[in-house]
Amino acid sequence: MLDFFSKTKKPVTSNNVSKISSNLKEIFTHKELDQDMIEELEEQLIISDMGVKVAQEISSKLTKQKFVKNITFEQVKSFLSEEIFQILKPFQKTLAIDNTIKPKIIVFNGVNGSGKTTTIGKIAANLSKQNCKVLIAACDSFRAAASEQLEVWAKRANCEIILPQKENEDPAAIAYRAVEHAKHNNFDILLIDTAGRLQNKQNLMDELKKIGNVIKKVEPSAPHENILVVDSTTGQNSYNQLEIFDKTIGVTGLIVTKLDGSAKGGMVISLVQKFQKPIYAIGIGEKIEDLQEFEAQNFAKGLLD
Ligand SMILES: Nc1nc2c(ncn2[C@@H]2O[C@H](COP(=O)(O)OP(=O)(O)O)[C@@H](O)[C@H]2O)c(=O)[nH]1
Ligand SMILES: [Mg+2]
Repeated sequence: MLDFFSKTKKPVTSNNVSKISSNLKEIFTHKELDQDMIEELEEQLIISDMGVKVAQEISSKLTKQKFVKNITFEQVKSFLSEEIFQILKPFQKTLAIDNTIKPKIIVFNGVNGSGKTTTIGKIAANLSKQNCKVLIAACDSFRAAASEQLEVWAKRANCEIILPQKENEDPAAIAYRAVEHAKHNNFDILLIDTAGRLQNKQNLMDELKKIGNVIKKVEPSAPHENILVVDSTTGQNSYNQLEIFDKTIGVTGLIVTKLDGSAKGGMVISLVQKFQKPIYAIGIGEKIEDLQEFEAQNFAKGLLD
């Protein structure tokens, strides 16, 4: 099977996921898990963007645990880590190239700056290295710089790219050309980049819908994935984004970017809980190797380490 993401796994640790743990340590002053402390812990979980519902569930489970008196900080941590892992486990899903579908057509959606172009570049580079025949399509013709940025990635990944033929070319027309080209030239995969900002939200949604319809005209089984790229630093706003994109195009899975830096990784938990969408990958930097498959266990541990 081909790997969409980097195999050189950087540990997802507190530096690049969250600060839950250090905050917990601060409140863990007495050696007994009393009600005050559980309430404080619940607050910390809410602050981490985990969402009120999840935070309450975890803290009520913790209350029922009836921990022995001399509980250690490590025990609380591993309890939390296991709870978070159980929540996230069902949403760990692998993005794969299935031999029965060729070319596999994936559309990348998301607001401006969420990391679509970078993510496509990273995936193209990883797949190309494995002798996969990759085509990318620059359907963000709204800004000239957008297709130039994608072109740089295509060169880096050593793969072909379909560019706008003129300024502001209809993105659906570019997508159409790309799908035809991929089909007739035996490509394994087509990665479609889209715009994140137009004059208004409705314009953007209409455009994305049109791209989807046009792709279907050439290949009725496509798009095989409609991925939403979400910037983890946008916090609560990511709910609105997911809701709107899902309504318009039917989001099949998420890639959560910018989990390096000071991001609050807790939003991942509330996001999947609310929308029940799988997470394919997480972005933890700007380089090719900074896109990793989402591993629930690793992620849960990282939140608390
Ligand atoms: N630190 C960090 N930066 C990222 C990540 N993913 C993308 N970026 C940066 O975020 C900015 C916007 O990314 P871009 O791919 O252009 O977003 P797009 O508008 O959705 O295509 C760029 O400067 C990227 O280098 C990530 O996982 N971590
Ligand atoms: Mg872009």
